[in-house]
Amino acid sequence: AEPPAEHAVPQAGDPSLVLLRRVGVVDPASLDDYRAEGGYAALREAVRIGPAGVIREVLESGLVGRGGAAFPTGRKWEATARQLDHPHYLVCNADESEPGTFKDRVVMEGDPYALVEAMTIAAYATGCPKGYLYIRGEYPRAISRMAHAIDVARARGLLGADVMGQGFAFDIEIRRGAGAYICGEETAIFNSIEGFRGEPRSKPPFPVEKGLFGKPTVVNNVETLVNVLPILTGGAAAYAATGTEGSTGTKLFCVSGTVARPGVYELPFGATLRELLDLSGGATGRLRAVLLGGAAGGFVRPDELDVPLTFEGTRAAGTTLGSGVVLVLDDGVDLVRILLRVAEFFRDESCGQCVPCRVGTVRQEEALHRLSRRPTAGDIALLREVGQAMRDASICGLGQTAWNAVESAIDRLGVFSPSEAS
Ligand code: L3W
Ligand code: SF4
Repeated sequence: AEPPAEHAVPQAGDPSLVLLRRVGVVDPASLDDYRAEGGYAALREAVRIGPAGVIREVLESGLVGRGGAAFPTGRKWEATARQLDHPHYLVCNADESEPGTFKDRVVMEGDPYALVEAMTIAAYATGCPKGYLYIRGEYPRAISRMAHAIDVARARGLLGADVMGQGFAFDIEIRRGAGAYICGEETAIFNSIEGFRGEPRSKPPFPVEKGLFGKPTVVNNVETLVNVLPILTGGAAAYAATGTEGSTGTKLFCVSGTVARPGVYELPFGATLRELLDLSGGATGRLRAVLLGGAAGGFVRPDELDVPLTFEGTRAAGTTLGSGVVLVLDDGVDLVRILLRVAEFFRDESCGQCVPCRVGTVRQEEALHRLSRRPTAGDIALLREVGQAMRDASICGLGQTAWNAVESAIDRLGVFSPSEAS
């Protein structure tokens, strides 16, 4: 069994925390605790400034999505709010399945009312009477804590037909995933909620126009939504003063692997990878590499640890922040085994709907197995060709990114080069 969220936050109780400040401090079951620690001040502010005011604040804050693609949240909300087709829906993507990602679990288990409040604000701003919270099925503790928080909020008039007596209706229904990674893709979630196979849809149309049940839909990750609370309580300008121009606010990082103190860390954007590693006690052996951004991300070498942890900084360094995966690998780790595991994962999780991904993920895994026995230039060339085809022609992010980590290991770490081959 996994340890509860509060044990996964080494910084718990640190007053400089923003998103994690209540985790490990409040009783996650207690609405009174949540309120005593500032809960529901953001919703009161939202009601004071009105839906258009909320959207303006979110736009001005510079908040971008924390699920991996960094799309501006305010633009998504604005586009949904102006759609004339009704009802609008809100979907919170809590199907946290990227290997090495566990930040949303920590928020849901440790501060569940924060997500209820943040979803209520998003729904108020964009005109959604109904929200779905789609939680990874392997998170039973998060599911029960969120269900309890939703029930208590409803009983206290913070959800339901007349939220806070302010004349707007909003309620939340929990849906559990059933073990498929692809159901974290935003349009596969819609199919899953509607009762169909979890297969991604082609975009456009984007969800803001045609999403759940064909209606305008806001889809946001858990971490994205809870950022709205400090934006409203402190104001957009104060929020944007933290971080960098391109990446405002703070970020949750999931530190795992061969590292002294694994866990979820919160740092302002712009801190370096070296600072994060220092905070987490560093690699347990001699550092070999850090996989940033997860299976869809890329490797950083020990001589590159000053890379700033921002969307723009990691992109310039040839990788991505993704959803915040920081997988530390010391020199005792077999990198080829890691790559084989990544390839197996994508082959297993491909929904099979489109050929480049369905076939490409199989070919990639086969070539890696051959390379693990005997590196050849032919198999490296084959990997590149297959990888490019997946990137160019796959329908969704899974196929488009399935070759990222392997390419990065070959090009940046020299895996399978003559000096590395044994
Ligand atoms: C309105 C437009 N909306 C784009 C919206 C779009 C979506 C968001 C991003 O995720 C990432 C990848 C990995 N009008 C719009 C628009 N949108 N143009 O913006 O869209 P997109 O298509 O760039 O990305 P995506 O397919 O939603 C791909 C990451 O996801 N990933 C894994 C994630 C895992 C987790 C987890 O476990 N918690 O998040 C795998 O690929 O980093 O960058 O909402 O609708 N013109
Ligand atoms: Fe399915 Fe892969 Fe195509 Fe995505 S890219 S729709 S996971 S087959």
